[in-house]
Amino acid sequence: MSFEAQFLLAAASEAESAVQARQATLSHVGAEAFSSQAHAELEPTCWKHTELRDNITAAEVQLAKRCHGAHIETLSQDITQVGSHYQLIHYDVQYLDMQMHRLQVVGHVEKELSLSMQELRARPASTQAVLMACAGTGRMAQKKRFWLHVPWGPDSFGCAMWTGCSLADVLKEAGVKDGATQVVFTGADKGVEGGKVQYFQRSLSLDDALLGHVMLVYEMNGQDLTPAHGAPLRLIVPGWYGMASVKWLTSMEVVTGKWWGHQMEAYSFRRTATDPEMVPLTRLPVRALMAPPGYPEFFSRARIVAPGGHRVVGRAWAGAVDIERVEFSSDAGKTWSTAQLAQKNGAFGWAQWEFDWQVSAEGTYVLSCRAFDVKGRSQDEPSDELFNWTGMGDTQPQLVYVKVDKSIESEGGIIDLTAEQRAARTELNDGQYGAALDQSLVEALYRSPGSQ
Ligand SMILES: Nc1nc2c(c(=O)[nH]1)N[C@H]1C(S)=C(S)[C@@H](COP(=O)(O)O)O[C@H]1N2
Ligand SMILES: [Mo]
Repeated sequence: MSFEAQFLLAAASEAESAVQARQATLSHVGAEAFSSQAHAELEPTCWKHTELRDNITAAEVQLAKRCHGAHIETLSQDITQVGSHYQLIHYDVQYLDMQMHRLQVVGHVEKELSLSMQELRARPASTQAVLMACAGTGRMAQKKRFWLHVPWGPDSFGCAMWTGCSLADVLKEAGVKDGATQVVFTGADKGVEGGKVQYFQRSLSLDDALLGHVMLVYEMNGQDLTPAHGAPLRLIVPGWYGMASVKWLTSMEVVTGKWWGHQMEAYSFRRTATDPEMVPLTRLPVRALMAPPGYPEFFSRARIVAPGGHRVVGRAWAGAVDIERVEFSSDAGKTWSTAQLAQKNGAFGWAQWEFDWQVSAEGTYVLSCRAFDVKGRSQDEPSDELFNWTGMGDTQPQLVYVKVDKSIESEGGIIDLTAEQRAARTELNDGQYGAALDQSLVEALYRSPGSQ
């Protein structure tokens, strides 16, 4: 069977697995199952969380710059450019020599392989649009914030065209022996995490690795991978959170028994630091985002639009599952209208949506959007109580703070956003310049950076 045919077949089974993944998440850390209040009772001395919005540490800022989000306006485009695609780098970017690099296929196989990049590039290849998102996406939208990690808004996303060969085909060539259970993927990057020295390592079950959709990738958007995106070779696990897509791939070891490394534990939904029932993050849930309309103010990121009609454009995804509908709100989610929805750009890609927003009265509006998939999955309802220990997998709807002001139409027009800027600091939101911003407006502006 061709790589492309395998890929589509795998997507159908991944759609079912995605439904199970969401159910497992909701039943462990969903709003009905667990709350930030329940966490406070279980771990009263936990020092890794805060409910403040203006105590971002210098370390968080530095992590956010190194591991930057996508530019939110790229949601108007079908493909995310290399420089606008989010990045997540646990340790250091690796500089590997494409001529010398080899992928080792070892362990419980008939024939160990050592493949050069030339050999990998000579194999049957496919190019696929794949939506990626980091597991920590939307973390900052959770009121009780985990501050020992990258402070993601909803902006850890990208949909690039990835080119590579089939992981399943390479494993079949090596000949997996009976009794094998998992494949362990190791990156060239080394660091310290959880108090332990390690290489970045993740495993997939043998079933997942052989399904046919997982790619050994060497090109992104038609160009060789850049070092920050894993050159010369990385895994892409379509439809999964990004951590599964190991960069700077040096070896794949087929193992027997249960392998569980640090990156498996780190990327799990937990109630507490040492939750014995933790649920691994795997397939993506459903999510919609919009490219904020109008024009931004440089510092507060408040958006300004003129009174009239605005075509709001965004994208929605659900891993392998198709999108059923997208809804748009201009009153912070009190009322919703259905948007126009196009087809996905690939089995694991995303779909464009559009909504004609008519607004005549000047004033402040909070725009929002949410998606539903054909398997009945939906996004989290906004809640101050949503909590999981490392703030993973949030899907609370994006909020976009918009001022409707006709002055935006004339260059040199005066628009005073001092109140919006001051509101970033709790103690300055005192009404000295204009009115003090209502708490719900402050939340829309500053709870989830990267939204606008
Ligand atoms: N070797 C290695 N692979 C890695 C990582 C890493 O730090 N080292 N980060 C992972 C995480 S958490 C994510 S979200 C994606 C990010 O891929 P990108 O930077 O190309 O967007 O890579 C994954 N693969
Ligand atoms: Mo990630």
